[in-house]
Amino acid sequence: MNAQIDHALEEIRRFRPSPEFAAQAVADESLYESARADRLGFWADQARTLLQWEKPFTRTLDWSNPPFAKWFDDGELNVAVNCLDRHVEAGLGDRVAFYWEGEPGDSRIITYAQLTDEVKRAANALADLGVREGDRVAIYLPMIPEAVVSMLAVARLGAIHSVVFGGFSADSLASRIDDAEASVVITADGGYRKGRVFPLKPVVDEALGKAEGGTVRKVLVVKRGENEVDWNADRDLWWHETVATASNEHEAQAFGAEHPLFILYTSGTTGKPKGILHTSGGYLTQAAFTHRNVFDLHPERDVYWCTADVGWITGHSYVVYGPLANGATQVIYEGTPDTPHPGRWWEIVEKYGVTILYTAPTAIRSFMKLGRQIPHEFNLRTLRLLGSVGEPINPEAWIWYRHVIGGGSIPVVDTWWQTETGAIMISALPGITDLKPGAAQVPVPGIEVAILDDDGTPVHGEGGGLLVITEPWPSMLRGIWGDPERFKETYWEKFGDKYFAGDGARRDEDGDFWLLGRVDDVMNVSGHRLSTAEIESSLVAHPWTAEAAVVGAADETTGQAVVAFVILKQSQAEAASTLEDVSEVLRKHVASQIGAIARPRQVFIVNELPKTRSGKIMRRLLRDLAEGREVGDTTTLADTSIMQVISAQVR
Ligand code: 6R9
Repeated sequence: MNAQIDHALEEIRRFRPSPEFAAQAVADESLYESARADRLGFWADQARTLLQWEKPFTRTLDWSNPPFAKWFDDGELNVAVNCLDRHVEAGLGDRVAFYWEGEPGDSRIITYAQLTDEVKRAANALADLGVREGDRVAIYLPMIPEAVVSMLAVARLGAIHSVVFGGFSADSLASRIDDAEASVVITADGGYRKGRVFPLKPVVDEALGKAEGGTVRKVLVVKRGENEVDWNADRDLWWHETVATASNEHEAQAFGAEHPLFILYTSGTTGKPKGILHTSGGYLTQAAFTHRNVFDLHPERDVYWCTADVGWITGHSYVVYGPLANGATQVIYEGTPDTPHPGRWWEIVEKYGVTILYTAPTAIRSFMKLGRQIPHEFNLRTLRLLGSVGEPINPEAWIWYRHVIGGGSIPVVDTWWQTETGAIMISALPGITDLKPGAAQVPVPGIEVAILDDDGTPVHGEGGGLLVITEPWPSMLRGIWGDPERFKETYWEKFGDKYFAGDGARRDEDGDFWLLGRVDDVMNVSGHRLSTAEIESSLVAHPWTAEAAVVGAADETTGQAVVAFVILKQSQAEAASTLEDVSEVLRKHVASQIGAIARPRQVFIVNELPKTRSGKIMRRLLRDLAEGREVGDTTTLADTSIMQVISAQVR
């Protein structure tokens, strides 16, 4: 990561928008001007232009009780109607909403009219199962159209969805179900990944055995993997017997703009994931606005593909809500990029004539490793805009993306945002901004950010500091589910009424922002957020472990990788090491407790951990070791010789 940042600091290339692109661009300078002149008026205009309100709002922002914001709060709308019915009513029912590609090669084409029908059926089916306004529904599905249908059906009823990524374990699913007190779970028998069916329903069964709340009454199951599943006749229902037979007539009710839309769990600095809460009107406004302007969306001719799974915020805002509110035509793909061959993504771009591609740096770097001959076998000339999200993109990857995938002259936008921000906050606008490889560049119109030092003093120039958002924004999180204190502590305690993002950043002489990675104990592995504390507590939950420390170490492909240092219990050490490969057992243990994405790259068994006199583990020194560097300053250690002992054990 440091080497990457060094490169970024020396990066001086600039790319002007081409006149042809600029001439047709959706965004124009006037967006910045009107947002600067009247920020709240600007957002009110966007909300009125981009969305359909059943009851128009008269109040734009209520910030009288920070950090609890209310946007457009006397207005009423139905989020699903905004994503579906109004497009059909406008005569766009035959427009393709999704080209869906299954991993084994099966595919489906779904128009806006068909999607609207299916969502109405699902809403009726869920209502029959007792789902009411404000109830929580957990969604644990592969990337199949039913995932999108489920989210929109829940939203249509004014209920709240909590999508749990299909790669999470039964434990992780159980704790999310308990925390949100979900009454219904929507899942599938299984889905396809790397050429095989991975089971989902069995994981739900296990999770419901573990969930302590006992809140789940019904489990709705999509048939996808055709794998064998156990059946609980009192609780389980097949989607094809329930939704497919439900009526496709459903009158949607309007809800207040601040009505909760979804909870999405993300890793923080402590062991327990936080349920980030988003609401309706403000969230949808900013998701739609950024999707249209950052991706230069021309809905009548573009084919847009965001490769994110709906289990992450990128899938919520840029597969479901932003694009559908804008009436976009999209591609979604169920499987992995290299199945059944390493050119699969490029084959999909060619097959559907994708024009806009939005993905993560980690994917770009893995394609770089494989070489340009693979994408070059396919016709990628339909592409006219590329986007990046999830972690800083190193200039080399940016240039490769633009040249090898984009053909050398199309815009690449690097978009900075978070689960908490709900939508893109910092990004170039294509056709307007001169692009700089490696920089997220400028706050989108209507967004105010700053860089502060630890004491809250603005930082100017090269040094860099902490990124804060200085004014409330429409798609901001409204809280942490069930824990208002944690919400205040995590984001608002440090700088008063300014939002502390947890990222380091610097500003260059042109005023452009460069993101420098997390400043807290959150790691970023393949664009996914993982908490050191959560993995440490999983490791110490293993009977062999006495103590554990986890760091995120720079990794060429995944950005960061999880590296763990573990002290075994004396009583267990000998027995454990004669029996099995201890490190391997612990790696598997973490994967089964949290999910495969959390599996450490390495687990080092050591006798000591470096601690300060007050007992704090100095992760910085462990990171030096994990990255193969000279170990830094050890003078604050209680025992300064300890790093030599640990280094010897790690080698
Ligand atoms: C959307 C998403 C958020 C964290 C964020 C930051 C990192 C995301 C980035 C980026 C540099 C970018 N991050 N985009 N860092 N440049 N363009 O990824 O949400 O999963 O909540 O992660 O990801 O560290 O704080 P989320």
